[in-house]
Amino acid sequence: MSQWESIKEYKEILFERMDKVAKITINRPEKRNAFTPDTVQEMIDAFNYCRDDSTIGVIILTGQGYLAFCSGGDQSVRGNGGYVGSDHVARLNVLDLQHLIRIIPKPVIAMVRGWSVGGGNILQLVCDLTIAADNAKFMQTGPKVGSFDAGYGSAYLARVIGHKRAKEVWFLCKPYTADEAFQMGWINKVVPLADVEKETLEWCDEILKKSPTAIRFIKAAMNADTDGLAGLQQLAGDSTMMFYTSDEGKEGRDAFLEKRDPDFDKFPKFP
Ligand code: S0N
Repeated sequence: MSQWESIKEYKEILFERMDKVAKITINRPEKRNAFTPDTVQEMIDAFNYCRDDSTIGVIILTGQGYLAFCSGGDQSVRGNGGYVGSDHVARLNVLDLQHLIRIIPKPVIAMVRGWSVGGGNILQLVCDLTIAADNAKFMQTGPKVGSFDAGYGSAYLARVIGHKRAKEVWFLCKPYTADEAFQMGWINKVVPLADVEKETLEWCDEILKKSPTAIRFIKAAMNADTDGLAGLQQLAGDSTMMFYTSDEGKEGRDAFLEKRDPDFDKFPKFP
């Protein structure tokens, strides 16, 4: 049986792979996997690695241990204007990570055990799919702790679970069980805690049997609908990538390099 193998060593995350599946684990269980700017920067680095490695097909995002997926921004390093990392600069770089998870052209699956809270719960939300253990609990705390996410955390949440529900989540700051989150369409599946990784890997295997290009375009199209011009840019970029691989696209490049007029006449004008 295959085992997880470390891809790269970091301070605040684990980054492993098993065949074509990569796993990024927030490794701060003593803080319920709260993230600092350094944690986020490490995750951005790992996601970019996954994006560039053509042998990785699916990425799992999770938290270390069974008590928490992620409890959001580490309140002990929250300064004025953002969270302060080892470079002493206050920033909200988790927004860059949210965007990266949206545009990375491979499915990202959140594997949630225990608490999924605040900015951590928004990371879960922006993942393409979520498999939760039956001990998972989902909560936004912003209005209680003096913060809010008015981007994906609010507007996109409203698209996923509906406006009334999303307002309830943010106005009341109550925890929701995995079953309640499932009923709302917030997550994809609930399984016993002991089975959550097995189930997640089964979903990965199913996805890996499918056309990566088809999946890439489906992800980009669904995101284009919600992400406006930035989403359209991603979808358009994917189309350009495919066009570059075509004889018609190559003819334009070759003609330029060969200092001749391109001959596009030979290419069919499909209906
Ligand atoms: C997660 C909770 C519910 C777990 O409760 P439990 O199991 O009873 O454990 P605790 O004893 O409470 O916690 C264990 C230890 O972990 C520490 N800890 C937990 N969460 C955090 C955290 N987020 N930051 C720092 N430390 C944390 C505890 O302090 C405890 O340590 P010890 O033992 O030393 O006391 C519960 O812990 C809880 O409610 N946690 C806080 C959840 C929270 O409010 N998170 C922050 C929400 N806000 C964000 O995430 C901001 C997101 C963001 O960056 C952002 C993004 C875009 C736009 C805006 C923002 C923005 O700034 O809002």
